[in-house]
Amino acid sequence: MALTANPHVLAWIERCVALCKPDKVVWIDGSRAQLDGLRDEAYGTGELIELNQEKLPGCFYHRSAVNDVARVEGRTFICCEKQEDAGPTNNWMAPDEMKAKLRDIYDGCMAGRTMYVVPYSMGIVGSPFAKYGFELTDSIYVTLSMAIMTRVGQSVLDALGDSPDFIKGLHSKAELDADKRYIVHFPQENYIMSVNSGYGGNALLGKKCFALRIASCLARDEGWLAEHMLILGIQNPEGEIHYVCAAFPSACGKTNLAMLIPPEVYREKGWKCWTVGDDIAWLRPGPDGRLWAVNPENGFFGVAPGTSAKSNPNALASTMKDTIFTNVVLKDDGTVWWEGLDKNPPTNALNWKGEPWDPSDGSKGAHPNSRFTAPAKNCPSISPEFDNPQGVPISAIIFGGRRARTAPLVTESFHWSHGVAMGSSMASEKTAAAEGKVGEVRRDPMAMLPFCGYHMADYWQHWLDMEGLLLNPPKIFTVNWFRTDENGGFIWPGFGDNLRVLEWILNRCEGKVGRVESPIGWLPNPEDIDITGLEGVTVDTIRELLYVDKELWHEEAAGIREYYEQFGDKLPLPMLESVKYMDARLEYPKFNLK
Ligand code: OXD
Ligand code: MN
Repeated sequence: MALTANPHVLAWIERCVALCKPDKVVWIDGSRAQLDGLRDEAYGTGELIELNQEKLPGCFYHRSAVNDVARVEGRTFICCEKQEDAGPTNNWMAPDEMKAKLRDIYDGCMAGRTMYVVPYSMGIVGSPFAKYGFELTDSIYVTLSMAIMTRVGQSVLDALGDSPDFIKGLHSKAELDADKRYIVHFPQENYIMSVNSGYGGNALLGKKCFALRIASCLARDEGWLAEHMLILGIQNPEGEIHYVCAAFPSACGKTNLAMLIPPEVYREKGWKCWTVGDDIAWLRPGPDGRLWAVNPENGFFGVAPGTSAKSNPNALASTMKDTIFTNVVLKDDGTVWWEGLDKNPPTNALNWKGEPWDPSDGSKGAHPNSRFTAPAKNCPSISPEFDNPQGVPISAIIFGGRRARTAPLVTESFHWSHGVAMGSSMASEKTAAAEGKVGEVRRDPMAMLPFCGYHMADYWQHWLDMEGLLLNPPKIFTVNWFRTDENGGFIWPGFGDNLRVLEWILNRCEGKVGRVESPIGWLPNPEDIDITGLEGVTVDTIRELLYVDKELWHEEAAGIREYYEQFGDKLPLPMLESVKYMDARLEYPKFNLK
């Protein structure tokens, strides 16, 4: 029975039912009893596997299809009316053409199945930040995952009332046919259609599809920002908590930073870190002229491999109850394992494909993109402000990257538009280990390349315009934890010690510490990065980590200009000016660069 009388919702669902032809429709009220019932049903069909309830209470296991283990950027579309509004970095198709194609694929796709109607909220229900959506899906795995990752059920329907202001999402596993797999966004209709995938990143529509791609369009129209950023609270020994947001391309330790544990010398002094979000931040100007952030999600969809008691004890602790594990190793005692958890790969276990696994044969047991879906409230470092409907005020925005030699440990932008330019040219690079050569630089502006729902250059303009809405904007910084020495070893210890850099950043925000001018931005005085208790790191090491190499930065400027070319006339002038200015400054005699 429908749980709302909202005519807009009911009319849309009726159209979807007519298209997908499910045997029945079940509304998700968010109650424990209903969710547990669905879980038990899925144990019966093998869609889910129960784990050892003594060791992992409330946890279960899921395998996705072997051809369906990651986001599919090549099949992800932004279907707005005009192609130029999607921009050169998104796939585009005219909405009518795409709808005709999808209509054929969806026709009867739920025959013999149940359609679950999942009402959900991104953000705390009733808060000024919250936005509501519905996901219609034929997957119990997706339904239960949405109940972890978002706030679902009756309270959402009550808050929505009769309003037409909701995001529509229609998901079907269909045949899991990779050739007919589409993840499609219609930003002008607030509509998401995802078909032929059951993998979380494609199928949990609240996350990347809504909270980033659709929300980035809403944010542009409404004067806020929807960003691929973690939110971290940093408590100093005086008990004050300051919040930062940070964007990183993949494989740069974003989840570790979001759940940072201070190094011992800091802990002893009373420093603490609080996790507000690990992946997505919605940022709005507050009445005080500052930028305020919420994490619109309610759980973590984290990469399992590499997560360990050493690398990220908070993430690991988050997975100890009420968690869904996907595509990891299933042990014979009903618990789970993945590469990097510890040094003891299990025997008598099944790999992510469900095959008996012999760890000595060199194959991976867990898929490299295997995941845990864990409630945020399980995290030992979850912030007391996590459920604050007003969010938290942001002191600093940090853009990261993985650069072997170019980018310094930390750089402060000269001003807001310089910071936006820094974010737009964010990059990671690979080293071609065999030849020892610096490899290809991949630009990932604001870590939003696959997630920006409109033209990237318009998005940068929106970032520039945001300054005008903020009386007291956060300062913008870049960081790079990944500088290497001549042997390719990392110079900076990273992990918890990154707090030493965050401390400098916050001191800068409060005007408590000085800075040194460089052609590319403000740098710390090397003495101002606290290295107490750090073995093998001296002030000279910090100096090396802050070094600006003239030739590499000329190359960088050329690389950024080349990257910007694809955006043509839409590229905001301040961005081009910023790179030209930097290029020229590299030659200023006052910097005396070699
Ligand atoms: C993620 C991603 O899964 O960014 O968070 O791909
Ligand atoms: Mn992400």
